[in-house]
Amino acid sequence: MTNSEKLFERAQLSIPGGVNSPVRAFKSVGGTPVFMQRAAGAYMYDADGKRYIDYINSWGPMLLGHAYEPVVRAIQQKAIDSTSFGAPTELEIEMAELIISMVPNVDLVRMVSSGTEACMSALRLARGFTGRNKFIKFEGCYHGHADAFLVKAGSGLATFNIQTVPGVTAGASMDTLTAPYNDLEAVAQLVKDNAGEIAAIIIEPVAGNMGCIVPQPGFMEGLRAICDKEGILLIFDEVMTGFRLAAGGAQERLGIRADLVTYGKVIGGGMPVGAFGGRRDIMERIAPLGNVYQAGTLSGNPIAMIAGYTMLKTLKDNPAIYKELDHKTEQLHTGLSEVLGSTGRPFIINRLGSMISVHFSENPVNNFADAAVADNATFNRFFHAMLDRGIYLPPSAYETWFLCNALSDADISETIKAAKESIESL
Ligand code: KE4
Repeated sequence: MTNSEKLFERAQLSIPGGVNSPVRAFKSVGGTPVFMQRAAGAYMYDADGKRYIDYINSWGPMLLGHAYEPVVRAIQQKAIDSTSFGAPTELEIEMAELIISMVPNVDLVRMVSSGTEACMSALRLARGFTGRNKFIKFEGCYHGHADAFLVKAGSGLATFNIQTVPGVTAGASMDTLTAPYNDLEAVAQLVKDNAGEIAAIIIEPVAGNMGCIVPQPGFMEGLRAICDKEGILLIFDEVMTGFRLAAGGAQERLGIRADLVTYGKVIGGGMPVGAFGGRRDIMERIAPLGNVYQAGTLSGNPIAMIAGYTMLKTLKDNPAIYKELDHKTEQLHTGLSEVLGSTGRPFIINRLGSMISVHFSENPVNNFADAAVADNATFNRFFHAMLDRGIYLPPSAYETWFLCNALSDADISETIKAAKESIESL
């Protein structure tokens, strides 16, 4: 038995499914999840000492690679002065000012401890601000595990084909309306059928929880126009795209302004951090200024703040990082396109910036339904063939791959070589 197998057996005695988040369990791809021991740069090392080139990067946060020295040093230094106060600190102001200086349309920002909290709070705020209850989300998008969002959601729910979640009451989900991604007509119909009742449209501006799904031309612009016309708030869930697609995230990359934006992942540099922010007139409704209550014991925690601040400051001061990251992803895209076609098996690669995914489908993948009918059994076999060759992909066809800027040309060439061998071995 490998050490991962031994650890997985032991983990299941004390943790549900042996993992603290379902997507890590390899449940859809099969096999034993790899227990990691350490990581540095673009590599992770498992409990048996095997090295992997990492294309998950903690599901997004490790944009600069693992154990990024300035972040590690900042955490070590800050921890000496206590790990939490539960009182306001100057560092929280510096973090808020830095975020506001980097992203468009955010006048005020509130820190929380996860993307789930950020999206949950943004939805409550939109409902409180508009006085309306309903909201629109898109099939296959995932906005964390707050009850109202667990309707036709992506990520682990798609991976495990969980259609309805026990414990999510009708009351909690009755105001959740859904439409296919990239389907503006379906949105317009929902808005017509629920006139005056919709508080918000929340969307992953580039979707990453059904594989990477790119907005079609005109889709985001259409959502913005509908929201402007109907007094609906447009919420960009940028937990994945924020500070990854550009310093200003998808708002900058796509040139679309949102009314509220949520963040997570990169914003914490690997520590538990989320945030939501937006127009002043909306954010001022958040307690203690307004009555839309939202709180968190460890929100703005100094260790999380210094990690996130160091990460974001590095990105702000080195904008070339985004060009480098895009270039690396383009190299990977080109290489995969060349080798995956070698066996005549149909495949599609979706990409925007450093978000990329492979779908074994002969048709375009522009929404969840397209992703669901792809040959995901082949993806699962491809996943293991790549894992055997030391390439660590997300263990599901319903996840986007995340690149880090520590990847070298050699790493990318090794990945492409492994992909060629893998596809030929299926
Ligand atoms: P967290 O609560 O996991 O920090 O963030 C929830 C969330 C919100 N919005 C988007 C667009 C997200 O992608 C996520 C979380 N993403 C998943 C990966 N698909 C996290 C991995 C996991 O669940 O373990």
